Amino acid sequence: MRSRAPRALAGALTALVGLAVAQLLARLLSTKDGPVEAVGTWIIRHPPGHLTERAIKAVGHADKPILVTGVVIVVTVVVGVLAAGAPRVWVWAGMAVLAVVAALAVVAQPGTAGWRLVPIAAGFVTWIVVLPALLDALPPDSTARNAGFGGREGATRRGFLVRVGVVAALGAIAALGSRYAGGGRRQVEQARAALQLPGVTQPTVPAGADLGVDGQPGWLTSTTDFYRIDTALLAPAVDPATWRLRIHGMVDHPMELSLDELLARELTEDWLTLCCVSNTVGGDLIGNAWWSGVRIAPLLAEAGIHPDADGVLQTSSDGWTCLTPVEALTDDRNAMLAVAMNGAPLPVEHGFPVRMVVPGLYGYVSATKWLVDLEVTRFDKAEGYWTPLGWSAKGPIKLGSRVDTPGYGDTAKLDGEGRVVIAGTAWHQHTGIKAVEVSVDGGPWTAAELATEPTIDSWVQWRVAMELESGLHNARVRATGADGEVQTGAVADPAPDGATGWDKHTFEVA
Ligand SMILES: Nc1nc2c(c(=O)[nH]1)N[C@H]1C(S)=C(S)[C@@H](COP(=O)(O)O)O[C@H]1N2
Ligand SMILES: [Mo]
Repeated sequence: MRSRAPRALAGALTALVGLAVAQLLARLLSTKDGPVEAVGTWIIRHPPGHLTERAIKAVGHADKPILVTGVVIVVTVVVGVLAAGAPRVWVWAGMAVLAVVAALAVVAQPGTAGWRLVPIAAGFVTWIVVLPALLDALPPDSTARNAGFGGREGATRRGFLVRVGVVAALGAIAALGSRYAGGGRRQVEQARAALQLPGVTQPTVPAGADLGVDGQPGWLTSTTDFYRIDTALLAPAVDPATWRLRIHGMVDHPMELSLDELLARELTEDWLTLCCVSNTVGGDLIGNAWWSGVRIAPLLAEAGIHPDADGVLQTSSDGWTCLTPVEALTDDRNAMLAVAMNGAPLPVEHGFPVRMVVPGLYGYVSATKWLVDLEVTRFDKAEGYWTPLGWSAKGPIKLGSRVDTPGYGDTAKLDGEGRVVIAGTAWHQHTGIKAVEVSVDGGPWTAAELATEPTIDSWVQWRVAMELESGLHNARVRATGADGEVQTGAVADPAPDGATGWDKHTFEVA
């Protein structure tokens, strides 16, 4: 009996540390509940749980904390009891059952992505590593039924307690971390859900902009499909209530704006195709959304920008910076402090509550997310985050085009007349597209049909239908800008200022 107490302690501690690790990971990876809350929620939603629910109603509004505490206690007791005296295989089986229950509860939640099982796997691995490590620090136990599970000749009580202390400390750090990591983000998600953005309208794809070709991404990129690029390991959770934007530097009247003060200004809305400088030829680090926000030009005028300033250095709440030419922020284009994307407040990953978007410039020199500071300055005095790392100080988006369908190596789809449909996208933000041409199997350039280009700041879809014999073929595409520039076929890497070359797809005709 005497030897069972330390074993039970080892089991209980193991249970808690594994739970803490799983919860921490869940909060780092998502805004949704961790496995413990998922199991709690699952219990109330299922028939036997109705009893629990009634019990909870009697207790008051604290249902979640009570359920969470209940789940933690049950898991701790189960693992503690198993570790105290069950045969080794039962210990592993019991832990596996608990992990499977958690996985089922998580999967039962709406919109579950596979990686939401990662925290559970991590918690389970923690269990199977920590428990033997603790039991191994105990003297061999000939009375317990799981004798031989861990246990070492010459082990001392002190050695065991040291391990217990280390594991408990690590568990406490994980538990505190999971509270901290989750809390801020969840609060901000709630504030985001409650945020009213008067004047923000829903996107309606302009007539004729989307050719609706089978296999081609939509002209409007949905927020969930929109690429995400940033240096943040964890998207910063910025509280809209305390958010401030400073405008300072080479200005006569430095300003500081709250979100309400920003939203009190005139709103502008526009289609804008955002593109990453790292996008390779044919790549998908490009997307087209409906942005709503406040134009930057009037704000800079109000601040009294000095005539010799030529750049605005932006800083995000996590300290990322970029430098944008004043000209791009003050000419006729809709360079804006965006508050909404596709008719809804910016998702946290895309810069909530305020980010910049500037038509015609790559994201790394213009599209600061979680924006908190605008410093009016000069290119000979300041530089953005990526410039000393080998990227060009200025980054106008290059004329580009892409084949979307047939997909690389796919079997081509045919139209009603048996012709192969080749379709794609072309862009030259803030210049516009005049023509797109396609060359099949290295043959002559053939003009493609262009969809409506609602604004010169958005991409444009194109399509051609061709009669081709069965077998392997390839199609290359090149665009011509509204200014007459013909897209170069010279191949260049993304660094330092954007890739060039013609996208080429090889495909099969059946
Ligand atoms: N704060 C911050 N903003 C940032 C970045 C970043 O790393 N941190 N990356 C930029 C880059 S390189 C691009 S391409 C765009 C991408 O915006 P998205 O993630 O909303 O598509 O954000 C820009 N804004
Ligand atoms: Mo980028």
